[in-house]
Amino acid sequence: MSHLSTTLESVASRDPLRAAAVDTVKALALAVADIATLIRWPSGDVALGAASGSANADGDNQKALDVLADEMIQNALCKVPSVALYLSEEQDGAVPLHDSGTIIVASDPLDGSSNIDTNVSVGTIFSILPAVDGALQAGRNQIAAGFFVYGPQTTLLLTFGESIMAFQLDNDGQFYDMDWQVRIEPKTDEFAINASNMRQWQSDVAAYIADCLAGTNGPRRRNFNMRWVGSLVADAWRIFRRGGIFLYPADARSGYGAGRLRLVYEANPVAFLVEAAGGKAVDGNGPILDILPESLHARVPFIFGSANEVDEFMRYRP
Ligand code: AFP
Repeated sequence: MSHLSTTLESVASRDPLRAAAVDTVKALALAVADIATLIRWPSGDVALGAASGSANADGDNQKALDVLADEMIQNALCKVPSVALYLSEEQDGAVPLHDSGTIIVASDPLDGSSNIDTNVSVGTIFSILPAVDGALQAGRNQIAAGFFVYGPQTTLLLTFGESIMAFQLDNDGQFYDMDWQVRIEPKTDEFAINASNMRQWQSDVAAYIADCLAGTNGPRRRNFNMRWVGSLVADAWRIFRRGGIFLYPADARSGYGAGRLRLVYEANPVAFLVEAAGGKAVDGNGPILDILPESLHARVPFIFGSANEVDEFMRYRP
């Protein structure tokens, strides 16, 4: 299997921004290897899933590992001169790193942290943007994006906008190419949604899910399966592997008028990967990647996955 650096050599040669993004991915990979070790073999004095006693900009209670992962990612990016700004889901504002930097890195350092205590896969999500356009720019501007999954294997899905590359961490602490031609199946019989929010859904979401649940007796004329991990990176990895549609829509709960997921740190990087793999990613009105963020921590309804099924969902929209 080819080492991460070898696979990325051809990308780095294309242009200086891509070369800067390659350096960033290499630095993140080293930090992630350390985070993976910490998760797999936590040292006795750090309860990773314990509350840190602080909250992030969204008011989410931060786990010890949220704070630790954020520090490790920021320290890794400090070693990459090209990184001008670090935008973290765990920090209120943009963190200046290098005045002469040419790229911005946005990250959810530890996605799914409420699952740490339950031994469920969690991840690190990142988005790399040109610094010249500032912190608030549409996701279509991304130079590169990806996410790591700390699961039974520690893996990375990465794109520079064309194809997707997949890597797996080996026991030497290095990432190697999985030689997986990543494409999302256009058709699916599997949806992912937190069904406990059913009474809060808007009518179009409720109608779409009801028709899936009606199976062969309903208008879809086939049966559907449901999966919901509650960790975006785990649900997303499954969809890249076998297709599916993921829905975190807006709902009637206070604070969920634009859903739960963050545009800059979660939806944009995942949407960049999804479109590169032939899938679709929308907010219910149009492509996620065309949305201009109104603020760093803006939330967005997020529906993504198999292209035919996202199109089918959009037919229910008023
Ligand atoms: P945490 O990081 O607080 O665990 O949230 C994870 C997440 O942002 C995303 O990874 C999941 O898809 C989503 O929340 C799950 O949300 P619900 O807990 O409302 O189902």
